[in-house]
Amino acid sequence: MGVKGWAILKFLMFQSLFVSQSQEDFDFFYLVVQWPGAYCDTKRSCCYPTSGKPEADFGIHGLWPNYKDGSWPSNCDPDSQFGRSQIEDLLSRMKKNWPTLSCPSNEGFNFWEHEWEKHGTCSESVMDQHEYFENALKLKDKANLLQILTNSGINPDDEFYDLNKITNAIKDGIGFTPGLECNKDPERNAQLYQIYICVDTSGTEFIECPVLPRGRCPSKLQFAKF
Ligand code: U2P
Repeated sequence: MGVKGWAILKFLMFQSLFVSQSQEDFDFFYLVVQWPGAYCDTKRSCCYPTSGKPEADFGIHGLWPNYKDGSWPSNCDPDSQFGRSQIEDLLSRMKKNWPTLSCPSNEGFNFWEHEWEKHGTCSESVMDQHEYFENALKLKDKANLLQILTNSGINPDDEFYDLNKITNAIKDGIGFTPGLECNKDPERNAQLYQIYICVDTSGTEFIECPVLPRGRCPSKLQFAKF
């Protein structure tokens, strides 16, 4: 091989090194939001955050990297610890849109730390910690799910709604089919608990889900008051 050939080979080797480092190691994200009324009805108890009762709106549960086969990576980088200082500028939006409901009552940092360590660290090839939380907040705003549902006459009023009606309202609103997850309240009523929306590997655009979660929803489900 001549000098030119070596130069080309070296260039290609360098490039492939770079590409393999920046490639994502997951296929898509789920943006998962939860209905606080269902969380509080179905978990043995819920506790409002120290800042008070959250708004009657969907709250973020997490932004979860996933594989097309339905499995997912978790806890990918024990060396990347959650840093409060990294999301200082997002705090008011975090408290409003990503409220904790677990007991005992707390500010939310435990919840956010858990989501970062379990899921966020698996998307570090694409976004840093600040971007991870900010992307989730932006996606939640963009989806505007409660508005979509109420515009279609689906309100959190303890009434029962058709699974298909809820799914289609969201599909019409954001352009993509969501996954719905139900839980049972103490009277065994199935309630709308979580909504899954699929997001591309950049963490910014909604996409059609490569695989939908198994959500255990019957054909009629309750949209609980909160
Ligand atoms: O479903 C129970 C918990 O498993 C985790 N989960 C579920 C589906 C999925 O696609 N990815 C995933 O991580 C969630 O764990 P958490 O983030 O709450 O610890 C989910 O709550």
